[in-house]
Amino acid sequence: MTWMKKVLAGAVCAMAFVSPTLAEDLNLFAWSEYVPQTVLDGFQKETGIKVKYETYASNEEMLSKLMAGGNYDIIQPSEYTIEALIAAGKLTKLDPQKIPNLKNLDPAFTKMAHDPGNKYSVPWMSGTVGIVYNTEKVKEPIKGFADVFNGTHTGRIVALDDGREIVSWVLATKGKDINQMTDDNLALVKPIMAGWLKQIKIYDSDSPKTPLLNVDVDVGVVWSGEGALILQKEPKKFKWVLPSEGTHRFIDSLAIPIASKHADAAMKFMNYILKPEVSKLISDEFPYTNPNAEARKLLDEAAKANPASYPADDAKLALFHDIGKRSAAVDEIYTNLKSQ
Ligand code: SPD
Repeated sequence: MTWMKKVLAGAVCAMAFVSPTLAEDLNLFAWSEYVPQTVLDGFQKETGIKVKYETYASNEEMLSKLMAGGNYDIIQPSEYTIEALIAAGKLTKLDPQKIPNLKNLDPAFTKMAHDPGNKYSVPWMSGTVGIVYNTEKVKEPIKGFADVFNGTHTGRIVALDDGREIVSWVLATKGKDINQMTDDNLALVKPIMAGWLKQIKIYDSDSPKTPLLNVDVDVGVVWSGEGALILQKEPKKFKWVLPSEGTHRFIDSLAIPIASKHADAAMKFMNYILKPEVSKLISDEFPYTNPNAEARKLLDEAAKANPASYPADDAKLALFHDIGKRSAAVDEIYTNLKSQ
């Protein structure tokens, strides 16, 4: 064998030993505390495709990393960010033939305004932003955002580290549309928000349940799944409240960035998580509102009765919309006030 033949034979041999799945590894960029390892392992077992899971704690963080050229095959934006990404042509159009399990979705989640017909996104979980408080520490019932920030709980509050959310809470207390980030509305918000932020002890969008369960704080404004986990652990000690002023209902969904080179594998993953038994695993670990009608049938009664996971039909909820360039103004107000 000539040296050239040896080199070629070696290369062929090396290629044979490279796992065929390596080129198919999927880079998933998703919210923290949202994707069970059991789901990723199950997908790898079924398809041979390994999923690398990198986390973020806000839509804005995800967007800035994506726009900076991050190499992601699947992302998990909320409704208003899907709207923005579709408008900017940044998402891959889905092939419904490759995602037959879309049929399992509750029809209400297939005609949402941000992506009617799920052309670009597959709902993962839905949820709300609510208040949870320790009834052993807080004696006066809390009904809404205004009660949380009335000065009684200063230094005993955990809140989501999310400017868009907090601005919307202030707007809600003033009876304003939570999507209207006009100059007038932001001018109204600013001094109120300055007062509120001074009362917050901990900002945490990843695991706000932790300081509540550890009694480092008494009141939290948190994602509903976090509230649901607290109620599961300490149902007598904690109370979950949907703010009387109204609150944000989010729809977090999987989507494929236009630059992904593994769109087929990403659609396989979408189809996999839409299997009822897989979707149930997600609900079991992260009890948000499951948009999969077939999976919901598998949930036990206690899970479906958790008021944080499944709000009443008449709850005052609103989706966020893309606010375009106004998001920079929101971010600036929040960053400045937080650092004061
Ligand atoms: N730990 C998962 C949290 C998911 C929250 N998504 C909602 C974002 C709305 N701004």
